[in-house]
Amino acid sequence: MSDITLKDMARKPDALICGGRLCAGCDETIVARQVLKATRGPTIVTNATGCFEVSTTIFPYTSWEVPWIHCAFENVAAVASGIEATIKAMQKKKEGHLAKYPHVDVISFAGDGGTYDIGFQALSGAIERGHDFTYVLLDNEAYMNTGVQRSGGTPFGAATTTTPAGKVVFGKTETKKPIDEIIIAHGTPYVATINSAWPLDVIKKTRKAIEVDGPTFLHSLAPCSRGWRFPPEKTIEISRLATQTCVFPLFECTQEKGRPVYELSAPSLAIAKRPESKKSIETYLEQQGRFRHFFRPARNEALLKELQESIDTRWQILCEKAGV
Ligand SMILES: Cc1ncc(C[n+]2csc(CCOP(=O)(O)OP(=O)(O)O)c2C)c(N)n1
Ligand code: SF4
Ligand SMILES: [Mg+2]
Repeated sequence: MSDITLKDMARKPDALICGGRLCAGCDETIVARQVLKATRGPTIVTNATGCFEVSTTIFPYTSWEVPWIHCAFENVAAVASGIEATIKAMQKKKEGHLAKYPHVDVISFAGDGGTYDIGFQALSGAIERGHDFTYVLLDNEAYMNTGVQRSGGTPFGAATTTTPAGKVVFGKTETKKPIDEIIIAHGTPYVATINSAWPLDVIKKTRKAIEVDGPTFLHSLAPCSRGWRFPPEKTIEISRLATQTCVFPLFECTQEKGRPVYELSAPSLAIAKRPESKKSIETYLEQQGRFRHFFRPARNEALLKELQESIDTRWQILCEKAGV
């Protein structure tokens, strides 16, 4: 990391200011403000359709203090690629006002619907082409802006409007798509998970990501009081529990740019924050209405066991990969 300290970055003015109309306690703006503290100077943001986009730019207002562009669901990474390529061309030709800056940071924000599902093709292509940008996944684990439909990022067992828990099914019957592993498998030089409950960790990892010359991916869990059904003041508590229970482990993975695909099984993976004592998933689940059927009308031991086992297995694999 360059000479700038974490404290300096944390003190920087917000690039995303007040006036947005997200629900009270929404994590999306909390983590986005932390991410934006880590930028180096001129910054351009591309933003896919979703809660974050519609709520921060209700015409004729905007909460953005940096250049920002709303993209379609499908193409947030493609738009970022075009911007990055244009800046590079300007710098090469020494033309245009952006040519004078050593860096222009390009950051994309997209939800889980826009990342796991609809925008995946553009993201995969942009990473494969090696564009120098940072992609931030705001993962609230469903299509929230259109009424809580399930996505590839919705966890096993969660109730959504398209996977309602009832007599026929118990919520989502499929598991969450392993997006981090998929992005790592692209040979992405830097991939990390971030959690707004640890703001300095978010800023530090974002700065690392931005300073990498190539595509980088930050996966943020973004608790949503509306869709997860918890009181808005509990956002950070629930976010923290997600990591303490290993439901959402914090790790970072670095690999050399351009490393041949056959070597990818050995990226350098580090567990960024190991829970002092791993809590049981119940402490996380029981606070959220979307998992209420795990406990009522009666405790569903089979469901709890299946979920705990899958969390334990993933955590174990992660620890092995990180050599812990
Ligand atoms: C191609 C396309 N399909 C559907 C929609 C409708 N739509 C707008 S926002 C949204 C949900 C976004 O979900 P996600 O990406 O997870 O972001 P969130 O709102 O949850 O933050 C949907 C389905 C759209 N705008 N474009
Ligand atoms: S529905 Fe969820 S993600 Fe959307 S603004 Fe409200 S809390 Fe945030
Ligand atoms: Mg979502």
